[in-house]
Amino acid sequence: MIGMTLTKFLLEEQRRYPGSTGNFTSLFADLVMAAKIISREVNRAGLIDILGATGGKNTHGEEVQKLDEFANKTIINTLENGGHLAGMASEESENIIKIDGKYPKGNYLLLFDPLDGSSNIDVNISVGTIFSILRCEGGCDATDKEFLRPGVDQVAAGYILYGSSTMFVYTTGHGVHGFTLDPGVGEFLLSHENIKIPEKGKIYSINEGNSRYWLPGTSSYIEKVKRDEKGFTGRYVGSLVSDFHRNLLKGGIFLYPADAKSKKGKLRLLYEANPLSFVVEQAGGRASTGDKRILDIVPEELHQRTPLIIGSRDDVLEAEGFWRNQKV
Ligand code: P6P
Repeated sequence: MIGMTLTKFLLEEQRRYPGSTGNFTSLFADLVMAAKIISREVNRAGLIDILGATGGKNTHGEEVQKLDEFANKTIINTLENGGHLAGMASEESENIIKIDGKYPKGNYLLLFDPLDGSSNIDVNISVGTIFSILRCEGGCDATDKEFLRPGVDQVAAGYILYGSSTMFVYTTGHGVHGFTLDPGVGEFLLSHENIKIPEKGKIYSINEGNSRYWLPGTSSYIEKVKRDEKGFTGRYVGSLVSDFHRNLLKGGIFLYPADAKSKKGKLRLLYEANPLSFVVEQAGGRASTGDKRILDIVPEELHQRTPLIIGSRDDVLEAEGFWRNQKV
């Protein structure tokens, strides 16, 4: 028995909505294909000349790793001609990516970070693709405005984690489901149905190297966590998808807060914080800036950064209490 494949699971989910056209399912199938192609390259990166930087810089002046470019191009090339998208936005592209006039336009917008954590590629640490999908009625003329919508408008979101195994985790607003790639079969098989994050965890993830920049609320919360008789464990991979995924399954809290160095936080709202916040809320967790629910933020620019405190509901609530009561 091959087990429940992601494609079959999506078709079954689609059947629950008689009026559905199947476009969304087909869009997802294209995304799954892109994930398989990227997974193959990530897992053999050491064997072919794809390691190392291109020497190029992305829109944020960060050195671009070749695998970043490969993942970005793979997603764009695999999805642009499917007829389901009106436009795309990528961390690797300054401006929105219009659908070439030779292809039919669809009713969805895809926003993505093609390979988050790419600085870890050359040292064989897990990396991930993060994606967010918005509806765009009538094949809208994808303009910035169409992309600058709050996270509550997402119709789907998730990530692919290229780790010890490749996992595809997503939500469409009906729970969170995880699939593990069987390379031998070339299929993502259902391995984690209806994921729920523990209400409280024992893991905290933060870059302690930034502690000199922390605002009082962060310092006092981390101090409290370190003294907690539950005995918290510190875990920080430095790859957002890895840190998030571990906490999702085991419980815990990830913090990349605003601080004296990153006044607006470091992580990107539209294609990092929003998709992971949709996933975590669907799994029973919580995600905020410390002051505000991530999914309620109305974006002002495509690559906008945001503080991100995300994970087990009770842990995030507690961290918010320290943040709100801090004397700055
Ligand atoms: P720092 C990777 O570059 C990334 O965007 C996320 O994957 C990760 O969580 C974060 O930055 C790590 O940032 O400043 O702790 O190295």
